[in-house]
Amino acid sequence: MLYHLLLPLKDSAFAFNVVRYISFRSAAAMVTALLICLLFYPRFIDWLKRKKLGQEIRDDGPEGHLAKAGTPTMGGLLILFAIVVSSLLWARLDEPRVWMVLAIAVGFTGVGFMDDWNKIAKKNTKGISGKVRLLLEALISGAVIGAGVLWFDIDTAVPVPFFKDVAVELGWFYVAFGAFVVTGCANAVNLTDGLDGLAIGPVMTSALTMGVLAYLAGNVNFAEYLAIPYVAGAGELTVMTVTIAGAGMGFLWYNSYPASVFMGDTGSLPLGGILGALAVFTHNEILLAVVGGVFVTETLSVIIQVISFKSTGKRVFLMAPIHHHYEKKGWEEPKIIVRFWIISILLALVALMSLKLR
Ligand code: 57M
Repeated sequence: MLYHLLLPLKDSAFAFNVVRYISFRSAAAMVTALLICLLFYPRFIDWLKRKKLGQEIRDDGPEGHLAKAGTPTMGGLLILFAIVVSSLLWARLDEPRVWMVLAIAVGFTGVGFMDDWNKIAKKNTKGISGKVRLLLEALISGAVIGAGVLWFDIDTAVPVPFFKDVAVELGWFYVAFGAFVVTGCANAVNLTDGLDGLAIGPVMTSALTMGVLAYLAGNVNFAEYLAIPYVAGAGELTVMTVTIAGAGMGFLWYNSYPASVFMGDTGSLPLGGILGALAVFTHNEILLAVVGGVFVTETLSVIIQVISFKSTGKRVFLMAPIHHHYEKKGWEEPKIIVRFWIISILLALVALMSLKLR
C-alpha cells in the first residue's frame, strides 16, 4: 500500500523514491512483522492464558511432553496477523499473486483455528475430522489456483529442477496438482510442529529461499541467465516471504525451548499453505520438496510407520513423526531442534545451487 501512497510523492521528497525497490520494501516488511510479534506476544500470551486456550497433551506421547500441558496455543494467530499487515503495507497491491497468497493464508488460518478451537472445546487432541480439514484445504487452494489460471495468467507447465528448459504441461490438471502441493505442504508443516521451535525454523529458511527464487523468477535478466521461467510480478512475493521470516523470528523469541506459546494448527496450516502457494506462484513446485526436505522427511516417516504398523504390526521408527523417534532414543529436545534447523539450511543451499547445476 505504501508503494502506491509514497511513490507519487517522490517529486516533493526524493527519499520516497526508495519504495520503488523490492529490496528496501522487503527489509522494511521484515522489520515490521518482527516488531509486531515482539511487541504484542507478551500481552497475547497473557490473553491466551486468561481464556484458558492451553494445549491438550496426548497421553501416549513422549513422557517429556506431559509437562507441556496447558501451554498457550493458537499463537499462530499473531504470526498471520503480522504477515498479513506487513504484506499489505509493503507489497504492491496491484500484483494478483500477492492477493492469491493472502487468500490462502487467511483461508488456512480459518481451518487451523477451527481445528484448535474444536480440540480445546472438546478437551481432546482430535480436532475436526482429518477428512473435513483436507477437503476444506483442497477447496480453498483449488479455488485460488483455479482463479489464477483463469484470470491471472498462471502458467500450467511444471518446470523440472536440475534440467534446463524442461517443463511438464498439465493443462487444467495443474489446478489439482497445485492444490495437492499447497495442502500437502500445509499438513507436512503441521506434522513437523511437535517440538519447541522445530517447525518455525525450517519455515523461515524455506520462506527466505522461496524469496530468493521469487526475486530471480521476477527479474527478466536473472530468469534468462539462469534459464528459469520468467514470472512477471513474482518479485513482489519476495516482500511477502520476508514477512514470514520476520514474524517467525518474533514467534521464535517466545516459542524457543522451553516454549511459552505454541502456534497451533492456526499457525502451522497457513504457514505451510503459504510455502506451497509461493512454490506454485513462482513455479518451484518440485523444488519445494528439496527446500522443505525436513517437512517431507517428517511426513514420509509417518507414512512409512503407519504402513509398516498396519501391514506387519511392527514399527520402523520408535515413534513417528521422526522427531519423536530421536526423543525416544534419548536425544534432548533442543539438540533435535537445532540439528533439524541445520539440515533445513543445508537443503536450502542445495536448492539454490540447483539453479546453477543444470
Ligand atoms: C500435529 N501436533 C503435535 C501444537 C502445535 C498420524 C499421526 C502421525 C498424526 C500425528 C498428529 O497428531 N499430528 C498433529 C502435531 C502437538 O502440537 C500441537 O499441534 C500444533 C501443530 N499442529 O502448534 O499446538 C504436540 O507437539 C508438542 N509441541 C511442542 N512444542 C511446540 O512448539 O512440544 C508442539 C509445538 C503438543 C506438544 O506436545 O501437544 C503432536 O505431536 O501431536 N500424531 C502424532 O504425531 C503422534 N504420533 C503417533 O501417533 N505415532 C504413531 C502412529 C504414526 C502409528 C506411532 O509412531 O506409532 C505423536 N503426537 C502426540 N503424542 N502428541 C505421538 C503421541
